[in-house]
Amino acid sequence: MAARAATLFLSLALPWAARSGVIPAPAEVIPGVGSFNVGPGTVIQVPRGDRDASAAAHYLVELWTRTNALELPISTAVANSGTANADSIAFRRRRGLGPEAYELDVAPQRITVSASSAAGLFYGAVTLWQLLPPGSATGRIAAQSIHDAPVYAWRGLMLDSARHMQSPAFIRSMIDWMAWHKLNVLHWHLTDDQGWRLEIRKYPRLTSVGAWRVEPNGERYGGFYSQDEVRDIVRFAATRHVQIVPEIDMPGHATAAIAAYPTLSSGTATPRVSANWGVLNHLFNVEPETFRFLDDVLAEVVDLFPSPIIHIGGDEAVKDEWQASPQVRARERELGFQNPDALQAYFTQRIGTYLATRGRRIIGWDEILQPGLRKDAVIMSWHGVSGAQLAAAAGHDAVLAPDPGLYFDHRQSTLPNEPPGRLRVLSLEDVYRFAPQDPAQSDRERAHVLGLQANLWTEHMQTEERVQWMALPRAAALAEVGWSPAARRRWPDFLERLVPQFARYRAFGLNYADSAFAPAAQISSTSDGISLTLSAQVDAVSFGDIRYTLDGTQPSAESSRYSAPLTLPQGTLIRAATFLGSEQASRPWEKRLDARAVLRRDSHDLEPCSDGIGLLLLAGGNQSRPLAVDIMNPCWMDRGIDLSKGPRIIAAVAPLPFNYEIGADAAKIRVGDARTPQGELEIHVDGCGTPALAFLPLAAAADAPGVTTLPPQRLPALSGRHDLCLRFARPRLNPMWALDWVEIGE
Ligand code: TNX
Repeated sequence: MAARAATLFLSLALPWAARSGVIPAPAEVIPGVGSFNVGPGTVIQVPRGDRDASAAAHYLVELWTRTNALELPISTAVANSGTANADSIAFRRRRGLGPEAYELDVAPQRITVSASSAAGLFYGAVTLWQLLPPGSATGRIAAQSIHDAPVYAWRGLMLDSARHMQSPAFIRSMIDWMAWHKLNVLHWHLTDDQGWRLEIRKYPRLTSVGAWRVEPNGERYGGFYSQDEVRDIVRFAATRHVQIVPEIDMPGHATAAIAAYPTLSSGTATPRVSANWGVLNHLFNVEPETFRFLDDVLAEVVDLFPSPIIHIGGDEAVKDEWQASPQVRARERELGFQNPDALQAYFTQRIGTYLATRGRRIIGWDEILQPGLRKDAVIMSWHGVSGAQLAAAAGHDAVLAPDPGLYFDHRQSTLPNEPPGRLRVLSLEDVYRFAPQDPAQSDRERAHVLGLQANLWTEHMQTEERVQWMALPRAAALAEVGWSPAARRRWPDFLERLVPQFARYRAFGLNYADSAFAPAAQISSTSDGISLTLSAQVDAVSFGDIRYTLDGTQPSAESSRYSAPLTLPQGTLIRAATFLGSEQASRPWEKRLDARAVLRRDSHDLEPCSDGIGLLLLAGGNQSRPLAVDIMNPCWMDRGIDLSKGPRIIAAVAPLPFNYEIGADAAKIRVGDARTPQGELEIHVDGCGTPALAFLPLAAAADAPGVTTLPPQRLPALSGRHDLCLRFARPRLNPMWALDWVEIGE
C-alpha cells in the first residue's frame, strides 16, 4: 500500500510521466511551467539542407499521422538560426552531444529538438511523438526540458529466421518498432540446422536445397531472403538507425549448409535439412576448401551488410563428428592441437582473420571465448552472464544475452492463451528487473560491456503474430533497461507508461501480449454455487483494478471493481478486464461458469511432475491452445481430488511428434512400458510411484492427428482426497503423448 501511495504521488508530481508514456524513460527530465498546444496549426521547422533533421521531422510526421491522425507540415524556410514562428517545433543541430544523445525543450510557444547526430535527432523525434498521448489530433505537451542519452550502446534483439522464417515486410515492421523503442541492433540469425535463409550467389544450393525441409507432418517448409530483399531491408534499417548484425552460424548449427554441399561435412552420411529441434551433431570440417567456402560466403555477407561486426555463431558445437573423423583428426594433429576445443578456437581464428581483412570484427556466442582469441572479438554471453564476465576480465567487449533472463522464447505467464514456447515463465517484470550492472566488476571490465540483447528463438514461434506476442511488450522493458539510468527505472511507473504504449501497438497493428495485466481465474464449487477468484500478474489489486460485468456487457472503467472472491450461480457469464484508472490495460476476458468450468483442468492448470524440458506445444489438427508438457517426462499432477464416490474420469489427449535431438539424454526418457500396442494414460494415486489405479488405452486416439477425448472410466472409490499422477506409458519415443485436459467427478 505504501508503494502505491508513492506511485500516485509521483505521477501527480510529474504529470508527464503518467500521461506521455515515453519508453524508455529519458535520462533527465526537468519540469517547466505551462504547456505547448499541438494541433493541426503547428508547424515543424528544419534547417535548410539538413537531411538528417528533415528525416527526423518526417518520421515525427509519419508517427503522429499513424497514432493521432495529425499530419503536420514541414517547413525549411527558416535556417539554423535562433528565430522562428510561434507554435513551432524546430529541429536544430548542436555541437557537443553524444552519438545518440538529444535535448528536447518544450516551452509554451515552441518546442526545440537538438542533437549533434542523425541518431540523436531521430530519437528526439521519437520522444516528442510519445509526449503526445495517442489518439487525439490535438493535445497539450507539458513544458519540460529533457536531456537524454543511452546507458548502453548495444540495445538489441535477435530474430531467428532459420527455424521459422518471417516475411521481409515483417522484418521491416520489426525494425520500425524497435526504432521507436530506441533499440538499435537487430541480430539476424540467418542460418541453422533447419534452414539457410540468405541467398549466396556463388553457392545457389545453399538456398535451393538448404532453405527447405520436410516437417514431421510431411509438409515442405522453407524460403529465403534474396540479396535484393536484404539490401532493401538494410537500407530501411539505416533510416531507423538500426544496425543489422547478420549471423552465419559455424562450425555447428550447420546442417542445412552441409545438406546442400556434402563436401563441407565432417560426418560420414550426408544429412538432410533438419526438422528436429535441439542440438545436432553435424559440424563443418576443417579442410582448406571449407574455409574457402566460408570466406566466399562471408565476402557476400560483408557486401550486403555494412555492420562493422559480423556474428559467426560458435555455439553448441558438439565435437562427436570431429572426434570420429579420421580426416579431422589428421588435420588436428597436423596443426598441432591436442583437443577439439582447440580446433574450434583455430576455426574461429581463421574466420576472424579473414573478416579482419574485410575490415570487420567478429562476434560469437560465449563458446568462442578460448585461449588465443583475437582481442577485438566480441563475446555474446548466453550461458547466463558468466560469458560476459569472463570476456570482460580477459579484455574482450561483451554483450549480455543470457538464458533464461533475456530469452524471449519462454512464455510470459501461466495463462492458457500463451502461444507455444518454453514452459518456464519469463514475465515482463522479470525482464524489467534484469540487472545489467555487475557490482563485482571493475570500471575497466564494465566498460567492456557494450550492452544487452534479448533473443527470439523461433522453434516454437511458427507465425509472425506469435513472434510479436513473444517480443512485445517485453522488448519495451528491455529497451528501458538498456537505455535508462537505473535511478530512472521504476516498475509501477513503467506500467503506467505502458498503457499508452499499448495504444501505439494497436495503431501499428502489433499483436502484443497483455499477459502482465490479463485477468486469471481460479474456480471451485461450493455449496452456494461457484466460487471465483480473480488475479493478475501485476497484482492488480494493489496496482490497478480488475473490473467485471455479469450481464454479458463488456467491462468498462465504471464496471464493478473486483476486490474479493465472488460466489456466483452456475451458468453465469463473467467478463472482466484490468484497468489503470480509466484506461483499459488488458484485453477483455470472459468465462461461462458452467459445470465444465469447475470440473475441467487443462495441462496449464496441472503441475508438471518434473522439470526436464518443459514446452508449450501445439497438437496437430488446427488446435489453437498449446499443451504444456515436459518432453522428458509427459506427466502431470492433479492435486486434492475427492475419490470417495469412485468418480468418473474423462481425459483428452493428443499425439505429438518427438522431433528433438537431445543426445544421450534421450536414454533417460521412459518408454517401452506400455501394456497395449499404442500405450495408455496411467492414473496413479498419491504420487507416481504407486501401482496404476487405472489406465486409459490410447488406441482410440492413435489415428487422429489432433486432440481425442478418450472413453470415460470410473476410478475405484477411495476415502478422502488424493493427489493423482497422470502419466503416459508408451511403446516407443515417437509419438510422444500429451494431456490436453482432464475432468474427474460425478
Ligand atoms: C540454444 S542460445 C541455442 C539455440 C536454441 C535455443 C533455444 C544458443 C546460442 N543456442 O540454438 O534455439 O537454445 O532456447
